[in-house]
Amino acid sequence: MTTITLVQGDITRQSVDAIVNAANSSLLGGGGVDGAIHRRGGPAILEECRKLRASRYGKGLPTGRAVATTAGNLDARWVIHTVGPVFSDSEDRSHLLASCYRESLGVADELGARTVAFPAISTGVYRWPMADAARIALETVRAARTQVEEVTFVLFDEHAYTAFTDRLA
Ligand code: AR6
Repeated sequence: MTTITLVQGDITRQSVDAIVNAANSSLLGGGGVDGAIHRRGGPAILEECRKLRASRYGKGLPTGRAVATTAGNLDARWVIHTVGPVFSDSEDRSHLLASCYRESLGVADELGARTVAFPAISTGVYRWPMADAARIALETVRAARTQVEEVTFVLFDEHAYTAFTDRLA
């Protein structure tokens, strides 16, 4: 059984085995939570991302997939980078958002991570409506077959925290 915990705050302040990053395909950093993780985690994360691009993801990490690097100076052992889908009104991309959570937990299992922190993937720059993102995130983690013992959703603001709390209740 995986325990699900909701907290409001900054994911870069979490002490867990693995912190999940809402990255983009380039793996070279960006704004939002991606920028915050690279800033606080330091250059070792970007260095490994560049190596991953050179070795395995020359065309970029596909949407819905996940890959791990060191966590640099963060209080975690790994950062798991996943690429959420950009929200679309005309196409249902829910399976790709669900895939981010499932694949990240799969990578966590391969690493032996037992505690994992997730942000609300795709709900910032990628514009996914928060209530729907909360539904997909919680349903997917609940249904996942994983050895991860605790998943903490770290919600940045009140709006996100409330959406996840309402959905969990
Ligand atoms: N801790 C926890 N959550 C955060 C933090 C933080 N420090 N900072 C922001 N959030 P976003 P996306 C929340 O835009 O929508 C990047 O440029 C934020 O409030 O970070 O998946 C990447 O490089 C929102 O609820 O990720 C990609 O290009 C959630 O994290 C693109 O943005 C996700 O917002 C990915 O877009």
